[in-house]
Amino acid sequence: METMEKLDSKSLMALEDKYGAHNYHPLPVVLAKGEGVHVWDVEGKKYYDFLSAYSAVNQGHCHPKIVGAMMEQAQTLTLTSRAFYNDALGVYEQYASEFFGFDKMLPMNTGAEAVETAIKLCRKWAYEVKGINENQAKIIVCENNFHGRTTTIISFSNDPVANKNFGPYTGGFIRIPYNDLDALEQALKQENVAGFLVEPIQGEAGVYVPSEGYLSSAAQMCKDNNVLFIADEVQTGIARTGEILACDHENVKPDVLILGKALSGGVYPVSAVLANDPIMMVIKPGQHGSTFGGNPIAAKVAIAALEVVKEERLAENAQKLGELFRAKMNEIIAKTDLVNAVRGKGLLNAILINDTEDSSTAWDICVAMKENGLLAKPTHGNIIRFAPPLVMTEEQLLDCVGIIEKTLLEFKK
Ligand code: IF1
Repeated sequence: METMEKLDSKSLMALEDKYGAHNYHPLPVVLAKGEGVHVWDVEGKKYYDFLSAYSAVNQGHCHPKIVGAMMEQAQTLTLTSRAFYNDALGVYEQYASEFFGFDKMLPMNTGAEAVETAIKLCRKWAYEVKGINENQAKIIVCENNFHGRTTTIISFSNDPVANKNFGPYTGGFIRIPYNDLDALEQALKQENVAGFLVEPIQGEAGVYVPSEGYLSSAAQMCKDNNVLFIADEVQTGIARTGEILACDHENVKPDVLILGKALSGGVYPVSAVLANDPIMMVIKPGQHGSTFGGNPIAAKVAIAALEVVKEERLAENAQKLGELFRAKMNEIIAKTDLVNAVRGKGLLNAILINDTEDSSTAWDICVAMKENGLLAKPTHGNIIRFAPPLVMTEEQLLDCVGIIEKTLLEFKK
């Protein structure tokens, strides 16, 4: 086999094609280095990263403080399992619980694991605290949700690409339209409802921002019905939408908070579920866990990643640059019929391409933007998500707007 340093992009893509499962269709670019808002491909071409690994790299690629924390711990103690205590976990649990304002946190690794943890926690609370009959608990979810890829999570997805031929499916879920309080009110009248699991902004569905007041009204309706309001902030959390949490825009305090992705700044898989004692304490020793959950590296990395959010005022920057980005995109939209609208909050935005969902236009625009030095990728068919690292400067953002404008105005279908 050729040694690594001689392989070019084409060879590396061929290796993935030959030896890797085909569970993704990446944009044809092979990245070799990341720093801040930039990434470089194997041939040394520089790009702005406008996807941030789906909002995992909010703090910028290879943030020195976070990487430093990882390197120091990696040379000290990497993994103890939870069979024993370690000197990092308790400190992290306290820091994270106080950072987000909850009694406790349960540390996991991926976002999907944290969502699964929240589902188990909600069900157990329903049986042991609310008093629902065992195995009868129901959790309300929304149409076009995306909460991960496990069998239970895809069981309540309505995306056939995500769940076809992965059955039999897990029961116990009620699906309602997103951003529809009447539908939620009706669903809450059903028996045995334990929780409402919702993304404060639907990311994968195409950055659907719900109506002002939706989250606060939904949370109140859940409270009135003794149903847990479970916020999946894996993608919207950690300053992405211009507040620490997207729920903060409406001063909503979820009963259960789910975090992932940028909880580690994209340096290491770290996720978490946070809740207060009346809910969290239903899980007793031995009833849930994971080998790597809460390992010392994850603990130190997550503390550093959260410190960066505060020290570098990433939420404020996301809020300011998000407003500028949408204003500039609206100016561009006025000059071309290729784009219908821009929407989002903070630096979680998307543009709607004026073509059918099954057209290749959004993809082709992303390939053209790549040629012009900016990386982004379509979500569903005709929607392109724009989510740069939150450390971006105004000058860099305007440079990116220039690349997007040039690409759109020059684009020929
Ligand atoms: C892929 C999507 C984004 C998430 C929310 C839980 C998870 C995710 C709100 C699970 C993960 C990732 C998964 C990744 C692509 C990306 C994604 F396109 F899939 F839907 F961001 F929108 N809750 N989202 O967005 O977290 O287990 O992945 O750590 O699966 O292709 P995970």
